[in-house]
Amino acid sequence: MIDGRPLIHMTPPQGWINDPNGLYYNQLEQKYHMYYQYNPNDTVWDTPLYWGHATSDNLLTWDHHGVAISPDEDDHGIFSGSIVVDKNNTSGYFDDSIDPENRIVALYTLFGDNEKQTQEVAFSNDGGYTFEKYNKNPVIDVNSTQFRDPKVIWHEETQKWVMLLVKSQEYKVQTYVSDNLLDWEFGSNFTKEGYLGFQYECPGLFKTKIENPKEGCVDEKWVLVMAINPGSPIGGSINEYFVGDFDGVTFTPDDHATRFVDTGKDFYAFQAFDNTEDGRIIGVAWASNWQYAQRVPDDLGYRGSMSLVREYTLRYDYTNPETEQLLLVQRPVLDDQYLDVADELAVEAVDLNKTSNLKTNFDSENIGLLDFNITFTLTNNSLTFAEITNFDIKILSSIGDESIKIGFDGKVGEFYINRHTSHVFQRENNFFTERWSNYVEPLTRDTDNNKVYQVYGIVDKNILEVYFNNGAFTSTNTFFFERGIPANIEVTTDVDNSFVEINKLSIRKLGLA
Ligand code: KTE
Repeated sequence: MIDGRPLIHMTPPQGWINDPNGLYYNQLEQKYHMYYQYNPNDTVWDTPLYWGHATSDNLLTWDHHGVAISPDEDDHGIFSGSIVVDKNNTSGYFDDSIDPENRIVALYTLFGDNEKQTQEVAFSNDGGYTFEKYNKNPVIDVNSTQFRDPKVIWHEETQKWVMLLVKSQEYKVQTYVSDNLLDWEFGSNFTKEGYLGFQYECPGLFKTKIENPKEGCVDEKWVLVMAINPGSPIGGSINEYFVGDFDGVTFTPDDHATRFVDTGKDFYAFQAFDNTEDGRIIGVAWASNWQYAQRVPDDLGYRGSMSLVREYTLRYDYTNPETEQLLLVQRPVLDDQYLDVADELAVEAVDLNKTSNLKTNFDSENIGLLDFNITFTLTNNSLTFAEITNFDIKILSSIGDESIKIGFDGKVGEFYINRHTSHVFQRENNFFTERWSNYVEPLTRDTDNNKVYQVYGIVDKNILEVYFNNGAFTSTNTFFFERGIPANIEVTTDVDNSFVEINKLSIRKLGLA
C-alpha cells in the first residue's frame, strides 16, 4: 500500500484542517507549537470546530496532541487566533509557580450564537497542552458576524500588546492595544489596501531584517500580511503583504501596491510563529484553497495539510531592469540534520538539449520526497527566435507515465507550472486550475549579459513548493496523481540546439534521518 501522506508537511491524524493558529516556540521545552482549525469528526469544515494541536522539534515532523481548545456548544467554533507567552504575567492570571516560558495565553475568535464573532482569551499553565477559558470572555465584542482572526504581538517600543484582526467585509485590518491581554482599546484601521477580493481574513504583523539594506538606511522593516478569500485573482484564496512602518498603533505602508506572499493556488491563512529564540521570523500557511479544499481526495481519512515552515526576510530585488522593490523573501526551513539524502543526481555546466538525458533513476523504496535546485543561463544568442522553445522539470509518478512539471519558455521568458493529472478529482473539479505562470526577473546576468535564473523545488507526496530566485517568488500547489507518488525527476527539452546552459543542477531523493 503506497503511503500518500506527506512526510514533512503537517497533516492531521484524521479529519479536516484549515488555518494554522497559535504558532509559538516554547523556549523551556524547546518545542514548536502549532494549533489549527480542526474538525476531527469529518473531512469537511463544520462545527463544532476546535483548535487541534501538534508540536515539533524540527519543524518537519509533528507529534499530535488532539484537541487543545473546544467550543462549549456543538454549533460553535473556536475560530482562528494566536498565542503569546505572557512572561511578565501582565494578565495577572499566572501564579509564581508557573515558569514564565509556560505562561501561555491564546486569543481567538468564538464563532458563537447566531454566528456572532467575538474575541476570547484562554490560559494555559502547562505550555499549551490544556487551556482554561477566561471567566470574563469575550474581551472584545462589537456585535458583528464578520470580526475575527486576532493575531497578537508584543510591541517592545511602546511596551504594549497589539492585536490585529479584521472587520472582514469592511476590508479593515484593525489594531487594538492592551496592557494586560484582557482590556483592549481600539487603535487603527488599515483599510481598502491592496487586492480586495470578497473579504480580508487572517492578518499578521512582524518586523524582519533586510538582507541588503541601503547604505545609511534601516536594516529592518515591518510587514503586514493578510488573506483574501474568496476573490483571489487566480481564484479562491490568496495571501498578500505590505512593507512599511509600525508605531505601535498604526501600520503605514511604504506604498499601496499589491504583492502576494505566494502566487500558487494552495497557500492560505499564513501566520508567523511567536517567541522564536533568535527572533527570526518563521511562518506557515494552510496548503489549500477554499474553492476546492472540501472536495480534494480524502481516501487517506483526512483533508488538509500545511506548507513547509519558511523563514521570512526582506530583500531589495529588481522586478524589471529599471526598478528594484523591497520584496518578502521566503526560504523553507529544512535542517539537514533531520533529512537523509538517499540519492542525488548532480551536474554542472551542461548544455541542455534533447540528448542530455538528465533523468534520475532512484530506487523505488521510500519514495515520495524529492527536491531539485537548478541555476541556468539563457544562451540563446546563437539561435533564431523560431528555434527557442522551452524546457521542463518533470516530476514522475512511481506508477505509469503520469507527471507534473515546472517549466521555462525561452520565447515568452516566463516560468510555468502544470499540475495536470488524470485523477478524477482534477478532471472534474471546475476550480482546480492546473496551469500557473509567473514572470520572474533574472536573478543576475553573466559576463556576456545573458540572463541567469535559479529555481528550488520540493515535492512531498502530493504537494509541490517552488521557490524562484532564492525565494523572491514562490508558488505552492497540491496535486493528485491518479496512481503512484513522486519517484523520479527529469529535466528535458525537445530541441537539438541548446538555448539553456545548466550551470548547476542537483536532484535529491530525501528521507527522514
Ligand atoms: C470559509 O472563508 C470562509 O467558510 C471562512 O470565512 C474561513 O475563514 C474558520 O477560517 C477562515 C478564518 O477567517 C476563520 O477564523 C477560519 C479563513 O475556520 O480560512
